[in-house]
Amino acid sequence: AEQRAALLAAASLFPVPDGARFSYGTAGFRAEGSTMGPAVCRAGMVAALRSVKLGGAAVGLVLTASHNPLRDNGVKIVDEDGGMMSQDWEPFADALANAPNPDALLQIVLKFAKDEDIRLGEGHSAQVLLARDTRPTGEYLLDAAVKGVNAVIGAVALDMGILTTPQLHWIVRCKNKGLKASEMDYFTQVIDSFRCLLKLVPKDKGADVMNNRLVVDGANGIGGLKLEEIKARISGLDIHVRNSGNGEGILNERCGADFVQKEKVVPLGFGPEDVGFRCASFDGDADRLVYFRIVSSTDTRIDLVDGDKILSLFVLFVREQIDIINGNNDEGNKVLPTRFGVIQTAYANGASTDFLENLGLEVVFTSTGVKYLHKKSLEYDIGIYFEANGHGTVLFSDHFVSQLESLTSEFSLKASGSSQHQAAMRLLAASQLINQAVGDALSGMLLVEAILQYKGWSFQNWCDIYTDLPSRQLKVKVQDRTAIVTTDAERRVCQPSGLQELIDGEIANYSHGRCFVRPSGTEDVVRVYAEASTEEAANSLAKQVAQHVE
Ligand code: NG1
Ligand code: ZN
Repeated sequence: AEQRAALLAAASLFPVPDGARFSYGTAGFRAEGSTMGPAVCRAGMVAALRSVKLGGAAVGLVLTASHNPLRDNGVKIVDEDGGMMSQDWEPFADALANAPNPDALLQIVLKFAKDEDIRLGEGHSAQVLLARDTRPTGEYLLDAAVKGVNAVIGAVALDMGILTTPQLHWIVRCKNKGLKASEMDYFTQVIDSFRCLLKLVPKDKGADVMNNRLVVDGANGIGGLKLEEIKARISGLDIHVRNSGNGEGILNERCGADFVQKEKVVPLGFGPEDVGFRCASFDGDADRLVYFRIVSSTDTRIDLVDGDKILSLFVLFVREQIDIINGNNDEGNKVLPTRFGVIQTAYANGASTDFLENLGLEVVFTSTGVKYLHKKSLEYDIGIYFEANGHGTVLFSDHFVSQLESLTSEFSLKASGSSQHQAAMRLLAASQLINQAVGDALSGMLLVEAILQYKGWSFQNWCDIYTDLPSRQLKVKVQDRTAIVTTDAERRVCQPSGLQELIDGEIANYSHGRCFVRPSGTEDVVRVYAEASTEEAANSLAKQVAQHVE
């Protein structure tokens, strides 16, 4: 009875306005921040119940709308392992967010608790770690989330403050593994493992001063703030932060990773002093990373290095280390047999896929959305995934890390300082550096920097590994975007019937033509993606296909 009253009371504090419809979508609930109170309060309940279900393990709740405008906000739930909330709970989250009144909400909770065998009010414990980005609605929504968490009796809400999204994912993961899990621990681990990688750079590759300068676009968000805080502790790099979030510009406005990747022009906040230097760009909550270089001070165009090329750099590095460890041993006698997975989505530039396949790798495709890519990557010893927009990471399985650990101690007895020993140490340091829970702009950037120094590569060397095929994305407004159903990792349409044939007919007119359409999971649009051998051809293919969708 006490539990019922608590849920009813919390739900009454945040009544759902008429007509509001929330869908958990590709990345949680998102809307204009000031309207998000009810959905966030209810997401707090879901997070608390999730923690109860997981026997009291820590669960996370992040308040952010990522690369979206300042007025928007959003909420998503982080599971016990630091990944996205298990997809089989999404329908419950949707039902709760859309429950029209407190009584309906209570009925949904009671039924779900019964189905999931969660015994409400029976002395269980639960903990939810909360974090938010720098948006002005964050504090109001934090209060809503805490009220939702507290409505589940026995649940404790812990406010971790203003963090990047990947920091909270990292903290939840570490906490549940019984590891050090504060923000300070995160910074220490990132900084130390980066330093370790630099120590393992071959002596003949000593980087020059030009190569040490790195200019970072913080999107006027949390990533810039955090980087300003720690940049002095990062050895071997001369970091300059633009759009640091200290008040000089508006969050994500004509800056940040999403803007840079989609518009391919110089972001606000950059000037003549940045021309020619290597630049990195974070999005508003610092889980996406792209690189770019300003071509000249009289031109707004940039050379872009997107998620696909970051992925390719990581693949080259990891493969090289594994090859060093395995030496000339044949398949049956490998020192370190490795199941190596490379995961992309349909948005990956075709030139990147060709590049990876020409390395002899098998590339696996999943649907759009990190939750799908991440899940697939977990099937490998080393799984590397990236979306073209810059969200991705490198996952090392626990089994593989322990193999690496025993190898390094073996090597240090027999062949300390050997190239095999160093390669194993590099992989271990990389597994410490790069976020094992989710894509992370800050740690991803440091891994990029360490690899460029390891290879003695300039930005240009990196650009040149392959040339992107010209591509074009369009959004089409339609009556009902759910009428389009896709298959084959969203690369083909199966409904409405006949549409795929029309698309195929258009593609046939272009050399290197590739095109697909899919309903967005975060906006009320159908997205059209086209690729072809020239800019004009990609544009025209996208436009032709868009007409068939309308
Ligand atoms: P949708 O709206 O489902 O295309 C977009 C991005 C995804 C992912 C999510 C979550 C593109 C084409 N799509 O999804 O990659 O980042 O947002 O933020 O960039
Ligand atoms: Zn983001």
